Amino acid sequence: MFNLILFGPPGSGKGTQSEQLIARYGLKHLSTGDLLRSEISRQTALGLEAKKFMDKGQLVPDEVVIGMISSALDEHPDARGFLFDGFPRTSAQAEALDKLLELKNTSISVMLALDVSEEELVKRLLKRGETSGRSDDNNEQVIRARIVEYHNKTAAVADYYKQFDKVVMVPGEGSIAHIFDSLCKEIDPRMAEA
Ligand code: B4P
Repeated sequence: MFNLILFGPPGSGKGTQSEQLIARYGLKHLSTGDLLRSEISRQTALGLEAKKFMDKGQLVPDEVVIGMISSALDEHPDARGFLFDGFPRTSAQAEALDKLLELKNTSISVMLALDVSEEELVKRLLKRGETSGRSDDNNEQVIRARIVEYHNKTAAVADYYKQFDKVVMVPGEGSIAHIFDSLCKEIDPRMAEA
């Protein structure tokens, strides 16, 4: 199995690049943001709870997202690998993910971390907010709160994987096609090895 984490701050291009990466590599896409938004649109109890946090730019509690990922992994026993997009976002989520994968006799192959400046992140998210209908995208204060959450809780996840030598930084500014090429250059040799 080949399991990839696409990492980076909000607006760094994780969702955008994931769509193309799953098409090229046939990995199963697991985006906690998409899973949470689907719960919200179906107005489930989990979705209503998660919305309170997301609307403020805060992370949803670990136990909620870990439970969601655990069920999603079980739903795809035959996957050739997973692309984790927006997960793990805390060290507790990273440790939980390692344990879940261990139960399946597999592990994270690599974390590709997109590097984008804060001003570019805010610009992209405000632009998406004009059309996405996402309540967390159309308010600059909420966007800045998401970036603060990233620095306080999520950036440490890269340190967690660095101790296993699994992190590769990839420049995340420039054209979407160029960034996609840079990601593929990192994935191709590792996938061939796996
Ligand atoms: P997510 O859905 O994960 O969204 P995101 O990080 O904000 O955006 P992403 O990085 O995927 O967007 P992209 O750059 O592709 O999270 C939303 C919320 O859900 C979180 O704030 C949190 O509350 C909650 N949540 C999710 N996972 C969680 C977890 N594990 N634990 C706790 N809470 C969790 O796109 C941004 C824009 O940039 C797009 O408009 C795109 O077109 C544009 N763009 C992309 N690449 C570009 C480029 N190269 N140049 C110019 N524009 C570009």
